[in-house]
Amino acid sequence: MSLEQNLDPFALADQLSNKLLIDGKLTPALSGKSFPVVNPATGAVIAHAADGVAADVDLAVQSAAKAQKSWAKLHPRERGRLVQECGRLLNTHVEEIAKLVALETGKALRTESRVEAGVLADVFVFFGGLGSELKGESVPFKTDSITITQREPIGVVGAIIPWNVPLLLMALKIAPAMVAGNTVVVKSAEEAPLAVLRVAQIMNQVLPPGVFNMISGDGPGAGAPLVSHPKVGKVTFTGSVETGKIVYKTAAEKLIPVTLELGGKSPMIVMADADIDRAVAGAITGMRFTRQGQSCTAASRMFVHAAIHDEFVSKLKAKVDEMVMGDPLDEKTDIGSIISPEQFAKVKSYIALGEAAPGATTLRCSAMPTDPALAKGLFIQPVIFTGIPNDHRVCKEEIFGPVTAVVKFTDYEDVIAQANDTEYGLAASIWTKDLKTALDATQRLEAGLVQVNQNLVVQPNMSYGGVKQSGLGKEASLESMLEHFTHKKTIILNLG
Ligand code: TXE
Repeated sequence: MSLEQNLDPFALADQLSNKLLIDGKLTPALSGKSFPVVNPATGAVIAHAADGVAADVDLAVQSAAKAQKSWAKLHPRERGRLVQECGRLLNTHVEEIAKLVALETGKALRTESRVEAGVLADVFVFFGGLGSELKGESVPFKTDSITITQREPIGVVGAIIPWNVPLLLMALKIAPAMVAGNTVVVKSAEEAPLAVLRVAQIMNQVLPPGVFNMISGDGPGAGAPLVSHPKVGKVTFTGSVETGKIVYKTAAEKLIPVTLELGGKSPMIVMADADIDRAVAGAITGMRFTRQGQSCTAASRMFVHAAIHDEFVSKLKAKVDEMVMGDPLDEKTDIGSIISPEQFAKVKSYIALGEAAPGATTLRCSAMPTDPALAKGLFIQPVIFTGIPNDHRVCKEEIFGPVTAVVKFTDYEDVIAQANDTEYGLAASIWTKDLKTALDATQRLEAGLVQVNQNLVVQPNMSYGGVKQSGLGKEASLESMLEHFTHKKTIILNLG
């Protein structure tokens, strides 16, 4: 298949049909079976992904294990150089990757997909520069001995990724893993196997065969055998809490380390003295309406002080109303479609629950697309609920759709308690002009990421990950590479 940039996502999707990437080669699943990949904005089948199962996973892991021996022997800076080279090559394919991911996920090209494809290269360039940071320590022991530690790769890393931000979440896993000297087998999400496969194909032009393998297939059929494979020494997973726990249990049987990035129900607290327009703009970014709310950090609980509640709600509705819902590939579109019929039904059921809540007001924003070509698309108008208490299921459970609840408050102590009254702890934000309040909230909000007067910034050099049910371990940053993709060996040289 040509590696020239292919700007026709339909043709590219077709070319990527029925392929896994194992040992540097595109290959069909051993069974020859496949499953349909659907454009959620139209309901049309755009490709058939190879249906990998345990035997395919085994081939990929064996290839990764073989490649790891020589990959680990390369100087870390040389591994970093190759990973950076991947980033540079990906940079020349941003537009085709963006179109492909827009097509398979329903995320609008201009507001989401192009942004995601654009930052992909940054992640590889950032981690590629960290090869020299794989340093150990000198540890005081006896005067006639030298004791040092060194960072060693774990071996083969299994990475299981979701469909909502497949490119970025994959990059944050595999870039540090590879620079640290591991090789990887990625299991893509059933709904979004194509763009990540194209990325794997491009990167395999640079990397030695077996360093980066890609399997598509379903969770039990391909994900589970990857986690349980005896030669996989580390698993890094992003997805639901339920599946995260299954992955964790299997890994526990093998006693291997796991990183889990799971769900969220992130609070956004808007104090009476906040800059309302800025908070409204932040609410739109934080809620990720442009991603149809399909974001683990989505600011899906907005606590707004009673003094500004009504103004905030009407301004938020007006701004979301301005957003254009439609064909993800159209440059005019801000909001695309929900990923799958299952997620569509889940989101709709939460909207029905919210509507039935006593005292609830439902504000539907933006207009449904009118293009007949999108008649079978999975579009949902963004919903803002008011009048729903924080202990209602709509405020407790992850909806993963364009649905937010604005909860009125008057007392600061009470709102901090409400914000923390959740099983999740991924992100939180506070909006205020008062530095003392801001600082106090940063100390007391229970989340892996707390922001003041802004929402949702994930950078390759900032640690990212949740507390409570939102996960275990951190992604991004030097720390993720050192702590989660190496083990520390202590070496004592007795010179006495
Ligand atoms: O997740 P799953 P789904 C949340 C969100 C969403 C819900 C369900 O609330 O509504 O999860 O989404 C693989 N062993 N998030 O069904 O099942 C699966 O094939 C190994 C939040 O998509 O967790 C896919 O590759 N792997 C989240 C990946 O796990 C298994 C992003 C995620 O799928 C497996 C996505 C198994 N037994 C959903 N079963 C976030 N944190 O951003 C499934 N998989």
